[in-house]
Amino acid sequence: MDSEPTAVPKTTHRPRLTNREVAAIFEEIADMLEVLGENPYKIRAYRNAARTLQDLHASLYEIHRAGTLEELPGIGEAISKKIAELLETGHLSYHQELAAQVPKGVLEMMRVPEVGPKTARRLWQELGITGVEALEQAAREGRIRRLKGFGPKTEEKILRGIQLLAQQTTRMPIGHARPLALELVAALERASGDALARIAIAGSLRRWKETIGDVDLLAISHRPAAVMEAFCHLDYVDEVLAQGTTKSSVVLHNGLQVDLRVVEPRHWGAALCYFTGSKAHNVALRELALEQGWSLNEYGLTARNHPELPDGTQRFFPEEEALYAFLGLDFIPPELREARGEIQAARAHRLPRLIQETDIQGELHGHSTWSSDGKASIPEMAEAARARGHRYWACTDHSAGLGITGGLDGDAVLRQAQEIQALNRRYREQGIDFRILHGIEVEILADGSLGLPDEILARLDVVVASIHTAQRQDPETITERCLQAVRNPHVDILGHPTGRLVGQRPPTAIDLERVLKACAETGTVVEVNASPYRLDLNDIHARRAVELGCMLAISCDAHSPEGLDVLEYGVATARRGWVEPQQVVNTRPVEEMLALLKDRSR
Ligand code: DGT
Ligand code: CA
Ligand code: CA
Ligand code: ZN
Repeated sequence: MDSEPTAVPKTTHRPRLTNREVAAIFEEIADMLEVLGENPYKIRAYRNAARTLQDLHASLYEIHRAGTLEELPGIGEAISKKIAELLETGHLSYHQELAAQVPKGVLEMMRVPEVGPKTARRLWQELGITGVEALEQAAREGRIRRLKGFGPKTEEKILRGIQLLAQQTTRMPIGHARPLALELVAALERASGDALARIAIAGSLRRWKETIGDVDLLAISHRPAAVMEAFCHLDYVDEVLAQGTTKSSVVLHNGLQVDLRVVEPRHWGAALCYFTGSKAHNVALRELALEQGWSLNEYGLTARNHPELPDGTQRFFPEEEALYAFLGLDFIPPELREARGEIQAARAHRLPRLIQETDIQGELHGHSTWSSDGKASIPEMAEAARARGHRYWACTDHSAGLGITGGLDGDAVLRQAQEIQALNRRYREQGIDFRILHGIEVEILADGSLGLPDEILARLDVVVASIHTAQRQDPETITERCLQAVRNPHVDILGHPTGRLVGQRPPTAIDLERVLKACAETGTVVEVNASPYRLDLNDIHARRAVELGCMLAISCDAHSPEGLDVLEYGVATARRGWVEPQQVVNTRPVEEMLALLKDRSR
């Protein structure tokens, strides 16, 4: 069953563009228009188009052939003509016109996190800098501070940005990879019919790692060639890297690589364990097996220096559970398989009883149309939460102090209270066990004061305090700023504590250890923001927070009903942090949960 995968030559009559390449061209058009100081609406149209194209699951060539380009969101007549030109001729004259005006190096500079289009334009036109290398040199030599409004600090930030750029990888956030992988598996099941006996997601995706390098699928089939043929011809597939009977690899239209392996039923347990990883977990597991006289691989165990059995004796495991049990271990959930002490714990029967999605009883951070970034009304959000089986939903719109989103001032909070009271009265009258909690997501201002006065905060059920502005303060300032908020007796929850965006924005300079200790001391709950683009706290921090004695809240921070679907990512992150249900306040019924918040004494 060990046939080598054969490389499939790429078909290249005319260079075929991938969706990602087309998207990149439109993104580049937007960048160039921005450097040239063009109309913002036009720029946004190209950016939106690029995003749509980047996320498509079907090939653009097929969509074009079907004549349905214009049905795609954000693609009007003008842009669909440009896509057609690109697909048919391999180039786009509009793109070439712009490229003649803006040097390529100027666009490269914009990939540095600290350099936006306006800065890039000034660096280029006022200092003649047209590339990242030249930019680095100019920053080191102190030449950038000559520009009006720029100083030594800007130079430091640019140098740090260039470092970050060098570290950036092509890993995909799980929020992107997971829905696509699930769709792909469903499509493969349809396409292979009864040739496919069993299929599972393995690798980092099964472990719910926050970013995914590639997707690993494992299957059982009595007709593997048919499954591989179906796999390589799925609509999602842009390029076949290898097609064999035991292993195939493809690249999807959005650039994600997917590996599929077919194994025999008796090897399933060991194979699923092996391909779930992590590599570090596998290494530790193999060492444990060796101590017991077995060598472990993806097929099973083979006796080696076993006290009683001749070398070469084999053991196979149709399920993972049997393999772990054979090695004297409790079953280790995939989220824990990172070689962070799980094997010792499983051996001592001391694995945590991990939190599950069904433990969650309500939501403590959510938005409505009362603040301008919310997409649904309070009753719509409440009903969506209820439909998901929740017993409470906290409406925590943004406070004032957050210029862009037009947050709530004191008066608005009082008016909002009336709407919520009326809605809750209706639930009571109808005998429905559901409660809307009245809260706020209050901005922690740059000086550590809050976006609303204490008298207002004291009236609310739930106060989430978080930072959306002045995120680049130095470590001392931003840590003090958070500590001041945490010490406020009305602040119940510290929202997305580090401010990072997965793969996009590094955490603030906050001294998290100090802030978590203060949360434990003051009884401030710490949020695990479930949005797959935040996951903040992350797995490691969540584990540390619980170790320090903090309580957690797992929160969707939903801005729309669909926003409530991200809960699974937050729960998975908590599971990766070894978190048990009793450490999470929103696993409790509403009264019990409220009693755990800070200012219940009033
Ligand atoms: P990724 O794809 O970078 O997000 O992370 P993984 O964990 O999915 O890694 P991947 O796709 O390279 O391999 C899938 C699993 O296969 C990995 O978690 C463990 C196993 N594996 C792959 N290569 C090795 C290896 O050289 N040694 C061991 N022990 N296991 C390996
Ligand atoms: Ca992988
Ligand atoms: Ca892989
Ligand atoms: Zn929020």
